[in-house]
Amino acid sequence: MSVKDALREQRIETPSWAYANSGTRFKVFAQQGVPRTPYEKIDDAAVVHRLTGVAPTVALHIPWDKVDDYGKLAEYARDRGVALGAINSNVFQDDDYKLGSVCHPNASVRRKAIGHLLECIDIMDQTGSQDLKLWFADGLNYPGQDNIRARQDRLAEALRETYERLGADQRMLLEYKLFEPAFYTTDVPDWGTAYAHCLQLGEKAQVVIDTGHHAPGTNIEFIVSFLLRANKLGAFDFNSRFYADDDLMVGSADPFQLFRIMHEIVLADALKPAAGIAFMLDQCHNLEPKIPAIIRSVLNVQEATAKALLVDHEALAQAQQDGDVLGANGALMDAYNTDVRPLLRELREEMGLDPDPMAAYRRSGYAEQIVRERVGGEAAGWGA
Ligand SMILES: [Mn+2]
Repeated sequence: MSVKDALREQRIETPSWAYANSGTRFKVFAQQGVPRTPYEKIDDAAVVHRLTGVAPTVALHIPWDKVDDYGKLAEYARDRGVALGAINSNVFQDDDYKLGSVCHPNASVRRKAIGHLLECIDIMDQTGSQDLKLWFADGLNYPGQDNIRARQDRLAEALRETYERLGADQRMLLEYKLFEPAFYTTDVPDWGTAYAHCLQLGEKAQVVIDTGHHAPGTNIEFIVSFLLRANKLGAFDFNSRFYADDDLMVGSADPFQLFRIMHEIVLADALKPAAGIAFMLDQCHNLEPKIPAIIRSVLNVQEATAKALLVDHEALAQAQQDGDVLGANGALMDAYNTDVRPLLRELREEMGLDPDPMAAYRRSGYAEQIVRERVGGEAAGWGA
């Protein structure tokens, strides 16, 4: 397949919460024109897809995107040229979850949390979503606060019950995170823990790699490669970080890391939608305007992917076989140092798109339109 064909097939999922207000724990700086409802979040996601051509699905977050009729929401999305993607569960924003959700020492709190996860699968049945994304804020702040091993037992039990409820075409994606909000230990802190639980559950359980959820210096492409080999990589939550879970625009701080990740994906022939890896963004735009920030993020993923597709695999394999360390490294760097922007402009023109989606968005007047129209109220999310 040609580089352009592979790029044309690429699918990047945008997150509903990235269109809404968000901030740090110090302050949410509200922006004008943000969505007031899940429907308006879909309107914004549809604009991103219309301009980039590669973002046809939008992930929902329950309860932030709770509506009375999910079938209607799915139809609304379809009418605008997009579809509903992964359902993200939320068992971290209720007073009951102070000491954890599915790992909580009290069985009635665990029951409530599991009930929410099952409800998310009911929603998937209505939206046609295939993926249930699980992230647990569960963990401990102090040594001795709870029994670490018992919490693993409770986690396994909750995951098992949720897994059993999945339909034939549905899967469960388990996300890990090193720390925060728990700072002593987290119940799913790393890919190894997520992998072990998914392995026990079965083939419908796979790991999500959130690029912001690692210790500094972690070699993420190693994790990508390992999980791909084990058929346990289900999805990415792309974002960028400097220090912790910064949730900044993917590829903004370390585009080379994103290239190295996409290189492993291309090597494994896992870019095509049929490979079943969901390439999702998980970001918040606290200072910058949201829609163009998401467009920029999509373009950053495209650029890294294009560079990864340009790697001369024959030369690389030969250099590796010959023990030619500099030659092998050079094959990667040649691709990384290629300016792929002209190729992507050409591709977009062939796809009937504006070659410069950022400029097209500015010209569209959509930013001004939503400021005018969206008066009063704000959709649920990080900032509300
Ligand atoms: Mn995430």
